[in-house]
Amino acid sequence: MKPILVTGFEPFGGDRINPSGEVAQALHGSAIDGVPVIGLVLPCVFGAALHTLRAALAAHRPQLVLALGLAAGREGFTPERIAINRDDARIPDNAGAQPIDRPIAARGPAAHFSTLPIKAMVAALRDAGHPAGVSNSAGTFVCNHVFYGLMQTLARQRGVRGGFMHLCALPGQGEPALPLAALVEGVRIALAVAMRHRDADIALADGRID
Ligand code: PCA
Repeated sequence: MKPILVTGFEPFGGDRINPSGEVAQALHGSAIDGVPVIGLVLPCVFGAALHTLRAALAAHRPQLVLALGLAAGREGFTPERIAINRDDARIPDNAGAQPIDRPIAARGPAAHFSTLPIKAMVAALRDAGHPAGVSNSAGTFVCNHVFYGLMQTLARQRGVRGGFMHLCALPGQGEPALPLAALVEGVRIALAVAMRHRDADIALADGRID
């Protein structure tokens, strides 16, 4: 059976820990509705993160991909709607690179939408008591870079769906925060919903003006 691929990141920007990498590792070897999960930690490095992700896509041929990252300052779980074709780093990545206003794919489209049911994921997370909301920007750092590169690759692979979700901090890492167990449970919920909602997303008013 084709697996689910869940990625997270190594710590960056002086942090000791990255909840997204911890969640990916915690889910590695588990199953969602009987579908095996492969968890992978990506380097927080422009270019190298995408090479690692693409190698894993080729090696494991997943049916669904959810990439995760830390968004310090955000609450709970924020599935991303859209990835944009720009690298614009506020801080250097873990290899010291700080690209400014650079396209990710020279001939790629301006943006790619997530192909996961982000509204249904938000609704299920809220039903389970977790703070969640749709995000309309994954930023322009390594998370957006990986999200865009993932969707650029999946655009050429029929039937393989994918997207990105940011997670809040862990306790001790700033506020708002959730413990690792809650983050793991929330990602399991999001994945289960993504597996079940294969066609249309649900209509949930979660638009924003900010
Ligand atoms: N968050 C960063 C990169 C790695 C991570 O976990 C971001 O939001 O771009």
